[in-house]
Amino acid sequence: MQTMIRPALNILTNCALCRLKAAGVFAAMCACMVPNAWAGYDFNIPQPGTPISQQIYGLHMYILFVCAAIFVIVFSLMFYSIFKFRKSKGVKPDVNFHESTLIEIIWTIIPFIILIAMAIPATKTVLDMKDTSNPDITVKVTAYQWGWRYDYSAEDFGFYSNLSTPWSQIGQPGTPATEEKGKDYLLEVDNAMVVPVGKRVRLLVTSNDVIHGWYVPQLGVNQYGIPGFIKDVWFKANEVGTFKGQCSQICGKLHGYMPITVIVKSEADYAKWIEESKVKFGAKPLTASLPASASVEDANKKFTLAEAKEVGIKIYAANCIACHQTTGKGMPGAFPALSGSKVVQGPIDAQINVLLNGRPGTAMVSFARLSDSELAAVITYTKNSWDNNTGKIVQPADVKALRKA
Ligand code: HEC
Ligand SMILES: [Cu+2]
Repeated sequence: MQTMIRPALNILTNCALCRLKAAGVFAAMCACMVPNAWAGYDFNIPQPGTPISQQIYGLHMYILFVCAAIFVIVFSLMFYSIFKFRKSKGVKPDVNFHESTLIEIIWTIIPFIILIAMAIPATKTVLDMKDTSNPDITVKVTAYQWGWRYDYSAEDFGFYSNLSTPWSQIGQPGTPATEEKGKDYLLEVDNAMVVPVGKRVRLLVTSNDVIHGWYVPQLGVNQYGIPGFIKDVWFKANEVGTFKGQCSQICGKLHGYMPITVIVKSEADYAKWIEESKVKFGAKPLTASLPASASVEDANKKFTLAEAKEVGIKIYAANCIACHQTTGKGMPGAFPALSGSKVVQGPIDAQINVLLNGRPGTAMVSFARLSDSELAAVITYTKNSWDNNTGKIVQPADVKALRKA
C-alpha cells in the first residue's frame, strides 16, 4: 500500500498544474466570501417580529454560542495535545488516566450542568408558546389542498387565501414560464390575513383534508393543522408590517404553493379593514356545509358571456388550474381534459352538479364553498374556452337552484 501511495503523493505535491488548480479553488472560495457574492442571502434565522420569536431567536443564539464554545475548547485541547505530545517527538506518557473516578465524575457533571443551563430557558419558551390564554382576537385557520381559510367568527366573515403568483411565472409541464419571477415569487396571496399590532392573536388551526402546517417564522408560529382536531397557538406582533410564511408539511402535489401572508395593521387601520371585509367577504358561505348563506345578491346577477369569462378565468386560475391545467387538457391518466369533455360541452345542470358535489372518491372534490356567481362564472368559462364553444352562459340562479335541491 505504502509503495503505491508515496509516488502518487509525490506527483501531486510536485505537479505545478495541480498546485495552480488548488490555488484556483482557494481563490474561488475566497471570492465567495466577499459580501457582494452573498447579497440577498441571510445566514441567520429571520429577524423576530413577536416576543415569542424574540425568545426563540435568543435561544438560538445562546445555544449556538454554547456549542461554539464547547467546540473551540474541546478541539483546541485535542489538537494541542496531539501536536505537542506526538509520538514522533518521543513523548512518553507520564500520567495514566485509566479508570479515574475523578475524571469520570467531572465529565458527567459538566455536560449535565450545560444541558440544564440550556433546558431551563428552552422549557420556559415552550411554555410561553403554549399559553393561549386571554386573547384579544381569535381567528380560525383552516388548511386545505392547497390554500388557507381565515374565519373571523366574532365579526361574522371569513375568506380564502390562495396563491396569487401568476402561472405565467411558474410554468407547467409542457408550458414553460413566460414571465420573469417576481420579488415575492410563490409567497404572494390574493387575500392576506390581517391582525392588529400589539394584540394577542389566538389562532385555532385545523384542516379540511390532510395534515398541513401554518408556519410564519418571524411570528414564531409553526402549528400543525390536523383534520378533525383544533389546535391553538398565539402571537403578538410588535410592529406593523407584512410577514410571510408557507405551509410546513408535505401535503400533496402543490404543497409548495400554499403561502401565508399576515399583514399587521395599526388598531385604526385594522378596524377599517374589518368594516370593509364585512362587506367584501360577509356574504359568502362560511363553510362548505353552510351553502344556504350563499348570497341573495349573487342570485340576482345576470352575467353576459364576456363578463362571466372574465371572472371565470380568475376562479379557474385559483382553483382548477393545478389539475386541469391552463390548456384545459388536464394530465392524461390523472386529471381529465375539460377541453372537449362531454360533461363540459353537455347540459348545464350536469356540470353544476359535478362542481357542487364533486366526484366522490376522486381528486375532484366539491367546490360548494365557492359562491353561486363564482361557480356560474367558472363553469361558463370552461364551457366557452379551448375547444369548447357552447355559447352557453350559466347564471348564479342556475347554481342556486341546484344547491338548494
Ligand atoms: C385536485 C385536482 C382537481 C381540481 C383542483 C379540480 N378538478 Fe375537476 N376533476 C378532477 C378529477 C380527478 C376529475 C375526474 C373525476 C372522475 O374520475 O370522475 C375531475 C373532473 C372534472 C369534471 C368532469 C369532467 C368529465 O369529463 O367527466 C369537471 C367539469 C371538472 N372536473 C371541473 C373542474 C373545475 C371547474 C375545477 C375548478 C373549480 C376543478 N375541476 C378542479 C380533478 C380536479
Ligand atoms: Cu399544506
